[in-house]
Amino acid sequence: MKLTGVELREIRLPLVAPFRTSFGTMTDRTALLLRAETADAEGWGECVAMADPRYSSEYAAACADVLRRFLVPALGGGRQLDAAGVAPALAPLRGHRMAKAALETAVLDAELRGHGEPLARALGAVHDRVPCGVSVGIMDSVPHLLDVVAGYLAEGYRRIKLKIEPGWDLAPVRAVRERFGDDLLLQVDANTAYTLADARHLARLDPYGLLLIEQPLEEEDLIGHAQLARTLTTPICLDESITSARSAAAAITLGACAVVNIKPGRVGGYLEARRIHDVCAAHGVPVWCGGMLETGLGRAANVALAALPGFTLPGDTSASDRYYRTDITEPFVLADGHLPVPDGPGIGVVPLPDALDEVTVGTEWIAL
Ligand code: NPG
Repeated sequence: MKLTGVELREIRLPLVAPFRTSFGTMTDRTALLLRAETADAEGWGECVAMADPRYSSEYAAACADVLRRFLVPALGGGRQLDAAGVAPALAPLRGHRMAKAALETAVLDAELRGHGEPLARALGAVHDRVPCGVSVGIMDSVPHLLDVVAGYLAEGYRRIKLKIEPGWDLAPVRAVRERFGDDLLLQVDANTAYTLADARHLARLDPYGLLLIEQPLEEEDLIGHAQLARTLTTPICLDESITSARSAAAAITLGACAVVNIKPGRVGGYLEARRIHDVCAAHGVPVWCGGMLETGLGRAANVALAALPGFTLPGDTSASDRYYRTDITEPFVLADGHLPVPDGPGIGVVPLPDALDEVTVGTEWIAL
């Protein structure tokens, strides 16, 4: 397969409601979409980087820059390419995993479409639908939070994740447990908002029977997470800290986490995501699929990944209407708390041209 060029497209979609985390409030989603063209087929990839470098050092405009200057040209030169060769070809260019993931996904989608194979099958999926959780942002009051959680549970979501930060942790967890009972699958996500000095405070979450606490400390602080793990009974899950199969193995070996959130965009793509799944499975560590407010394009591929056997916890793979009034693909609709795994070739979905045009801010063609 020869890549003839890549179209970069910046889109902006309004969120149905503001989404507040410990690192900021989002009211819309800026994203970069890639369309890879080959002689036989085209393929799509969604870059998960945000508009600002608050969740991670990468951000959308920087991804566009590194793609146009370095990453896309590194796949040129008339070379024969397959998706498995993308990461090795890009390896001399350091970092930029979100940009690399989008490019690898677009090439992988084109390759799979070329021979009619669904991504789920190529990755080794074992389910045709996946149970879904939902991530609930920080709210202005506990009563408002309870209303929002009640709404999601009525829609059928199988697990609730509460965003927390200092000052918004014990009270919302206690209130949700009291209102919805001990059987509710409940977890929290701090997005690095705490320090080890908060260990005793975080231990006060232990009586609430949480599935896990996600990324309480700085992303580089594996040792701190290992120390914290020894003082909490709530299992620690890492997100931001896990950037590769190697870092996952290190975190597990150090005792820094008992659960891993796998986000393909954060780790350089679906092939590395599968390697992390394999490493975790070999260590008996459960994984779940994270979310970055993807459009239907990214969601389709995430749902395929979430259908692998080691994904034993519901992911942040919510339905399209949790995020957007109008998605750019056919919407993903929750049925009995699950989303269907796409079974068409490649990622199994394509953007709807009118919906895509509606949210497009700019496009650029990078020829090879
Ligand atoms: O359902 O896609 C979703 C959002 C899940 O909470 C969610 N994502 O830290 O995991 C996270 C968080 C996030 C959102 C991170 C946006 C970065 C940007």
